[in-house]
Amino acid sequence: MTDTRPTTPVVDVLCVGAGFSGLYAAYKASEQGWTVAGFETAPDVGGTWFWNTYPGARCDVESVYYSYSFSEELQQEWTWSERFAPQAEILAYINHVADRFGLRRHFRFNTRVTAANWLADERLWELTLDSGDTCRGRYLLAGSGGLSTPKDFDVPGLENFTGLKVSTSRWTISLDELSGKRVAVIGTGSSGVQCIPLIAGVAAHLTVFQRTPNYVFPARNAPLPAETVAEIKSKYPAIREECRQSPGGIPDRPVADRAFDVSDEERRERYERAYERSGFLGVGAEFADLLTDPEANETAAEFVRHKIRQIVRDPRTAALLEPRFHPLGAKRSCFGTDYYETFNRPNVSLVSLREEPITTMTSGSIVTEGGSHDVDALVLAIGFDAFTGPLYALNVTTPSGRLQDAWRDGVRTYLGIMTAGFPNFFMIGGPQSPALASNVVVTIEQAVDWITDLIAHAEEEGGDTVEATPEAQDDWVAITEATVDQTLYATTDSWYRGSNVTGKPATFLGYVGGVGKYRRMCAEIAKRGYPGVRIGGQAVAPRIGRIDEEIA
Ligand code: FAD
Ligand code: N01
Repeated sequence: MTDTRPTTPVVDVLCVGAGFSGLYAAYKASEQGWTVAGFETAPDVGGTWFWNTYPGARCDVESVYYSYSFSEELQQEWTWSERFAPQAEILAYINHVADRFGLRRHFRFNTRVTAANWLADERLWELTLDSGDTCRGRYLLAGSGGLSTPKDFDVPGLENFTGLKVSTSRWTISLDELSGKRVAVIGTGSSGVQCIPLIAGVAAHLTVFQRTPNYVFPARNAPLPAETVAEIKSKYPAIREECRQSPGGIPDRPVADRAFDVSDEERRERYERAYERSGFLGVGAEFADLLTDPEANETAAEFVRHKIRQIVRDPRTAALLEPRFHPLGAKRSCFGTDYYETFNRPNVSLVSLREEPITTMTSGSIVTEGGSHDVDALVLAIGFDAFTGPLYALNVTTPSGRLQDAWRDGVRTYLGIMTAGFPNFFMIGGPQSPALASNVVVTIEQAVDWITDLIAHAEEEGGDTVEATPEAQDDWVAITEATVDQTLYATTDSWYRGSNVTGKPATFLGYVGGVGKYRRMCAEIAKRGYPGVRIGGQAVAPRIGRIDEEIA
């Protein structure tokens, strides 16, 4: 790609973020011979795995799948130590990738992008950095993450608390600093579930503040036997292809029968085996209708509640832990180690915020409608302003307006990758892509490959702008909504729908038809010459229609 216009210096590709997305984007772009300028707020690479260093942080998609597939050499030389690698190992892996492929040189670290402006006359993006510097480029790739903007604590009184305060998503202390203290953890999603047992192990007393009990499965993490690793490595290309064509980005375990096709006894036995297996193909995936039929789902939900009653000795605590407010799997299930067992410890107590909401905090206590809880340290595990949080912080603006204005009534994208009115702007693992409900690395690699193919195609065509048509965007939004409306995800409040953040418009933030089907649709769109994309102002066709009904 040669830039012949007078405004210099200009890079081909601007890239935000140095996590899995930004690093792979930088790799692919430089492989194409394009110049890259990347920016990362953190002092180093890693993204999620740089920031989320709380005790117990680890992946819950098996590491042998939750890793890059683009280099056979890389996947042969790296050996994962555990089924679900801890944060430090994943961060070491990402550092290894950055070093091995020389990717650090593309990034400026400790540098936040504060604004992205489309200069329509010059057909360039101009980034403003927190240093005040600017940088221009032809294409802007946002690898800013789906879960990278911590959610604000939306209860008054936090500012009164003068004890130790830390959030899981910006962990800054050692576990030892909680030793012997009265600790509170607010939040029982995946982050809370992972750190609670470890904090309980050192705290004088731990009080867990739970608003919505979730379904927590034993992760069954374990060291990876050398023979398993060898076997996977011997078949890695085939395994990766299976992941790419699967629903969730992990090797599938297809089931066709429904929960009520079998006897009560057989159903229970199958749930038991699935509970032992754990992982995303565990209990929640044991029958084909668990995410579509509430009554079928209830059989699995009740199985989990029964487990909780068996594990947790105090009946009142067990009852509070039983998930009853949403179907199993309709918000992200959690995987923990000794999570329910932790509530049998004498130094752990549970407060249900549904029974006694927090009213305020004082310098040393959390005050609920039920009373006051004295604590020395407060851990917030309250989640993220998912997808739109990091994108809006970029202040992506064209002469027609800002991204947050275009999406005021809800997110609207084409394939979760582009959005009409924002030329040459691409999101990696964006809202309405499969990132929400998949092995995200699979989604990231697919998105970056598709984006770089599209840019290369546009270059060949001689078009210097690439933009989604509003019609194709309408089609994609219709597809994502029709897909989710067939499932129980549609009925449940969580970060999946933006309902965890006050005032955020409710849009389901993912495509849940599966990474395999999504990949096939994207490939078909490319094969047809990119309908729905204006290249240099021209589109082969403005719409994609219900392409999901054409593609198996
Ligand atoms: P991120 O890793 O979030 O990286 C984005 C980067 O962009 C960040 O470093 C951020 O600092 C930077 N950035 C953002 N805005 C700006 C800006 N304005 N200027 C400069 N830099 C900016 N997914 C799975 O599939 N399996 C798992 O097991 C799994 N476990 C997870 C565990 C935790 C604790 C969390 C929080 C998420 C987990 N995820 C998991 C999702 C995870 O976020 C993705 O798998 C993946 O790491 C996303 O990579 P990314 O590069 O797209 O985004
Ligand atoms: O965040 P969450 P998370 N007062 O939004 C509660 C990935 N991840 O960081 O459910 C009191 O899931 C909130 O209650 P409620 C994974 O994709 C993966 O834990 O809204 N409580 C909930 O209990 C995951 O889904 C891993 O009623 C408040 C909790 O805080 C995503 O990241 C590990 C509150 C937030 O749960 C987010 O997980 C970690 C308030 N004001 C993260 N506000 C793995 O295991 C919120 N809550 C791989």
